[in-house]
Amino acid sequence: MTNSSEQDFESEPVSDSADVPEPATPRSAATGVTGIGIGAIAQEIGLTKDTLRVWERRYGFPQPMRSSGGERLYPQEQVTKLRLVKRLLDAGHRPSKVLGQSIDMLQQLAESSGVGQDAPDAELDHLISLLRASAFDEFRFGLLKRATRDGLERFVLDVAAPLAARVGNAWAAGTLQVYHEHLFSEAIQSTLRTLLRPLTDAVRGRGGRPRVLLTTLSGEGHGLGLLMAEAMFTLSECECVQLGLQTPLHDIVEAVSAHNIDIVALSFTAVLPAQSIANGLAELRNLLPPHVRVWAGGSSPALRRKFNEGVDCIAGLAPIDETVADWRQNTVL
Ligand code: B12
Repeated sequence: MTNSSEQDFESEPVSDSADVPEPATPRSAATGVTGIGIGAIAQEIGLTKDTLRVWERRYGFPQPMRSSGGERLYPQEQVTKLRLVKRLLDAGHRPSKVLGQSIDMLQQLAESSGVGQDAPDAELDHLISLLRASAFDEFRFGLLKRATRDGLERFVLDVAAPLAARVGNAWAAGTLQVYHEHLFSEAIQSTLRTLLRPLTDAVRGRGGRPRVLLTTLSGEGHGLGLLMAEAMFTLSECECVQLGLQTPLHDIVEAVSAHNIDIVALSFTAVLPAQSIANGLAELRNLLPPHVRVWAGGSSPALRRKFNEGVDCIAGLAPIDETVADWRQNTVL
């Protein structure tokens, strides 16, 4: 992946966040103020609280109201605009270019730069319409049919991955709810596990190297990318140890030693702030023996940065096979 500074907004100087006098912010009457607090909004959007405060001072947006106790409260329309701003920044636009724009202008910018746009695919549209109609059995059947017809690799690359992006776009556009995302996750997980099980059994016992441990770091609650990566690693005849979501660093280190792991594979969406990702990766790298590699994947723009020696970012699922082949070629077993 390329090293870029697109996510500099995360590392802008933020020392002023707590101590500098607050700017003139719309203050509401002491009672009847509704809005979302800064901690909740930062977590939902994938920014730090400091970044929100710096934007407020530097760009005049967001402009939260204040509770009677002086806490920042963000009204719904500012939350909607912040979500759009974050997606544009994730796509490489700069804060100074987007924060001052109206929501209509931002929507036009998103459309013209393809942010949140789905590539045309009638079969995937049909699956989404089943999910939207809560036709869950039909949705699962549709997935299983595609998976058995096309095979695991094609299912992962052509259905599961683009469908996840579609579901995310539909959620952001307000046409699917969070419970649809949960239903979607359940169906994808059970389909992938059904297909993976016999393959995993066949690979296990053959001593397939590298041995790959898969997990996410604290705060990253998305696991579908990890499961898709597990499918691709297994197809490349690696033995996988799937730890699931949010494993504390010291437990990762213990599992690496207990299972004689060669590679720790981590997945990151854009929910975790870039700085948390950089800190987590650096800390994990320090805790692991030097011969164990860390491979990071997922849509987080933070992965465009350059990391320490021994941390590699993999741009998507398709390159897994080649990256594993390189590892085998360059590793003396
Ligand atoms: C399903 C889903 C959920 C489920 C997760 C269930 C589960 N067990 O995983 C639930 C409902 C719990 C959920 C919750 C939330 N979600 Co959500 N979710 C999704 C969705 C639809 C798919 C998630 C996913 O697993 N993606 C990961 C994979 C599939 O995609 P990827 O990161 O692009 O990675 C690709 C490759 O890089 C590669 N890859 C991934 N990992 C790895 C690892 C390695 C080693 C390799 C080689 C490759 C690789 O595989 C993928 C295939 O294309 C996405 C939409 C999307 N576009 O991803 C939103 C999305 C990630 N969620 C989002 C948000 C905002 C949230 C919530 C904050 C609010 C909410 N929607 O409820 C919470 C936060 C939870 C948390 N603390 O992390 C946003 C994040 C936006 C942002 N900028 O921060 C997204 C993008 C939706 C959107 N369009 O806005 N979510």
